[in-house]
Amino acid sequence: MRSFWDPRQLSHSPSKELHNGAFVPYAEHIGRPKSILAAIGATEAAVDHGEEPLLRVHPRDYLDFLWSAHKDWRAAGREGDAAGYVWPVVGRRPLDLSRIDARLGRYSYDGGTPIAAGTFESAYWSVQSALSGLDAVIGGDPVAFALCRPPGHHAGADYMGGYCYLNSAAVAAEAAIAAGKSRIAILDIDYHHGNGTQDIFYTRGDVLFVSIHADPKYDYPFYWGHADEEGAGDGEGANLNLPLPRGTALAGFARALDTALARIAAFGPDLLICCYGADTFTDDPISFFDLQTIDYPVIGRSIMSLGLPTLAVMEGGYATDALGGNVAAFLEGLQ
Ligand code: OKP
Ligand code: ZN
Repeated sequence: MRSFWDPRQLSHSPSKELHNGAFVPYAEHIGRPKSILAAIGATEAAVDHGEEPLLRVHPRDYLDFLWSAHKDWRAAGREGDAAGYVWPVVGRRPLDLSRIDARLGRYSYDGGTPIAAGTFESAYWSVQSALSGLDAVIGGDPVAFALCRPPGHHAGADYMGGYCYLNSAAVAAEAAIAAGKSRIAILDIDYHHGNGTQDIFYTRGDVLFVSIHADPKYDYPFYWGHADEEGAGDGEGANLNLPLPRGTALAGFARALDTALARIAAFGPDLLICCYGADTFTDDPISFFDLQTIDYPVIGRSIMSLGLPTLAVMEGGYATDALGGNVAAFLEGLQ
């Protein structure tokens, strides 16, 4: 299987995040891709597709914000990473303010997503890796892997959050449609609900979004991912959330996966995009499922039993020492 990655994805390296009331070292650190690269063998450099594919998902003003936020933060006399701390609660007037502090709140929904000097560059190349993997699949490969990092599934069209800035899977889905595919399924099996991807396609009937994740009654991102979120308008019925309790092991996960795969098969897509997070692993430091390394090939094989051209994109996974092995195990199942 061809895998895609760009070394510029290492430019993003925030120092701290606010986690459960304390500032702790940033969990989405450069040791993650390094662990994956050490385990999966050769990768190919991402090809630059420019910003046009990004603009099919993200508005110009949001890209401008991301591009300049760190510089604006420094220009305001601040040290360290740009981090939001004021949010316009639902119902506030949507003011178009220029102050960086206000803009950080306008374009994010949480305080866990700082912008460092290399953030835009890394997020840009993370998306380019996904687009390069998509090219391989559109070119006829049955499956390809994009080592996306920073991850993308919490980023909406015009907001960042949950370590995510640009939504790689969504950009790849739109690029596939622009390349002539008519129906796309996105299966998100990260521990956390992919709220950004859900929002982007919520009213779309041509992109099915299915997510298996920790029940948001108890886990991040809380305000999305509930089972009654089924899509709206043209997208009615094209969104399926399968929340699972903490402690879920392979048996429970595989039951949800069967439900997910049946829905995807019934949708009849031309292409599957699988958002893979290894934070479902039993030892993940911020997550609470109970999957083992040997479970990932089983999950990968189930997904390939759909017989669909498949692009796998990397999302979360924070047990750094085991991360590479978990990704390699999943890819083995996809082969
Ligand atoms: C990103 B991905 C508060 C910190 C919240 C956000 C988790 C983002 C996970 N305790 N952390 O889906 O793996
Ligand atoms: Zn996650």
